[in-house]
Amino acid sequence: MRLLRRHYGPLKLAMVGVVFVIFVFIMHKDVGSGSKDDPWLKNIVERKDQVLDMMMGAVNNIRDSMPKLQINAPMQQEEPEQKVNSCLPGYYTPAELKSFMERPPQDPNSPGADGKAFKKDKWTPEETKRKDDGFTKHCFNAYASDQISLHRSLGPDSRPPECIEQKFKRCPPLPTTSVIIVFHNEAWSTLLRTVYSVLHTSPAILLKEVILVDDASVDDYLKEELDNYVKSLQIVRVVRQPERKGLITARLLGASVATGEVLTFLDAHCECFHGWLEPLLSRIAEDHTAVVSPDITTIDLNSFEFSKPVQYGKHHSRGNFDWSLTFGWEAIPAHEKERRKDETYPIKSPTFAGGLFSISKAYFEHIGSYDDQMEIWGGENVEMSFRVWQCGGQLEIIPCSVVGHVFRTKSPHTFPKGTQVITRNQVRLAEVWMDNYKEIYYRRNQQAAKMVRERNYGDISPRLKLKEDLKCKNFSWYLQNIYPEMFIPDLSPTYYGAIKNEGSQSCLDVGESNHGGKPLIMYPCHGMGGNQYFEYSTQKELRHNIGKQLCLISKYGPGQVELKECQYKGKGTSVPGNEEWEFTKVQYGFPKISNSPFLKMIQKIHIIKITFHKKKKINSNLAI
Ligand SMILES: [Mn+2]
Repeated sequence: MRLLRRHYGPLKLAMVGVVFVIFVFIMHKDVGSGSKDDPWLKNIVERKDQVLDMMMGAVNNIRDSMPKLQINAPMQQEEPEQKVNSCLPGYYTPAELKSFMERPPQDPNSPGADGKAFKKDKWTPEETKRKDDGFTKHCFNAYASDQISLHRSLGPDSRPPECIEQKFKRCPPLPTTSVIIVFHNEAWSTLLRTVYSVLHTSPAILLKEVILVDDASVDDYLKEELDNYVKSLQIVRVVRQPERKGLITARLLGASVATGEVLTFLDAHCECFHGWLEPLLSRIAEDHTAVVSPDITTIDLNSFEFSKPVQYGKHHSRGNFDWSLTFGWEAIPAHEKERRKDETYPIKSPTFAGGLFSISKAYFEHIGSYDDQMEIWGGENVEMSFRVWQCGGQLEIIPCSVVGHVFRTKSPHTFPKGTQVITRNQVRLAEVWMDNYKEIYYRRNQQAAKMVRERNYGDISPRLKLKEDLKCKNFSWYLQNIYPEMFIPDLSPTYYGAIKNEGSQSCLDVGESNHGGKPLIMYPCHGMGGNQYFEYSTQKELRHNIGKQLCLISKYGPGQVELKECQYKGKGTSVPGNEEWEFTKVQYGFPKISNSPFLKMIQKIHIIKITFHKKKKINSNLAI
């Protein structure tokens, strides 16, 4: 009815106008006549009543529609019925999904052609210097990137057949997107190759614009030269953040000027594979609460080789987090593998890397975009992950969408306010989204715990209000339903803190990047948690469980204790004897050997005092 009314609106208004003139004429006649017995007049009067009914109907009709048109017009544009009416049945044809810009013919023998590695045998001293400078500045081989075509193709489409053959329904139509790329002192060739890669692979009908957001770069080539260059690319524009404020604010700036229905965020050193965009947009067309990431593949930081997708048997990863609130990747669990019938199915992911993803612009705003008081970088992806799931959205990886990214081993950028901004961002997210579970994080990060004690993390009330307004679920729900595989350490462990050797005044330390297997070391106590954090669990294990759940284990024989993955993983598992530690309360000298079987087998016994942060300090010794 509403559709008909809208469609015939002008005609109806004209009819109403004509009827109104007739009505006025009849009224005039009616008032002017003395007798109602006149059959002609009677007829007229009857007709007048009919006309009056019609009139009232029409007036009501106008009354009904006029204010709506004035007040609710933008809302009505979003009504799905209109979309249903405006799209054709069937599937988009390849011609309809033609890319915005055709890739110029590529020389198959040029450096890095078809996604191959850049190779060079002979280097002049000058070239070597340029290469080294590139590494210093960008932490990747910018020299190699500079030699590779900005338009390089990535060879034939090597995705699984079901991805290549995937068709996209015209109804509801695929939404348009704005691609937002934030950069800070990016190399010219990687930035422009990212842009061209988008233009060469994105369907013209879907790509509304490419927005480059400059987070206060200092290089000259990224100023006027860039502005002038992108003018020829029509739909590419640069917006600038004059002061360095970081990724979060830069993205919000990009989003604020975007006009597409979907926001697609990319990093500034990416290359998009065949058909990367349609599967992302199609998933959002299907479910507007889906926040979707492509399958992110590696562009080698030395050779710029693009790791192409394989047709069969790819082992996918999904995003996770640990109790230091660091993002990580893990294999997808069996139940999620079973749910997916083929590669066109999305992978549900507890968290996302947050660098490359698409989200409906309306949903992005609805769900609270970003915490705009977070600074620079770090933690925003975990914050958004918890928020999206807890507030009713979906976080997914779409394997048919493949985008390459230059993964660096370290960041070339400085943190204007030091790395404590990351901790501050993490405290903000923990305070808002993690309920009591935030204590698990605070125990592992003393800098965070201090920030909380001093209430030194800014105002979070707008975020708490958002959480309430959106009626978001709690963290316990998230853990149970979205990430049931996550091991939840004791909410109140028996003891926790550092394990200190009273004699040497040093602390037991797992050393750098010890994910189990490496020997432990004694190191000056720093009191920051981190590598010196241990928990004496209610199961009597000694867990170093910031990232992985690692336990101190004794070999059943002479030698030092080791750090390995804990055998106890919750329901259905138990603590083996050599992971169970007896807590002996001996102050000095050698501890009493307990009856625990493994302790007897240790020949070298270190006397270690545990300094606990819980309640009061307990001067007790533990033998390891
Ligand atoms: Mn990056």
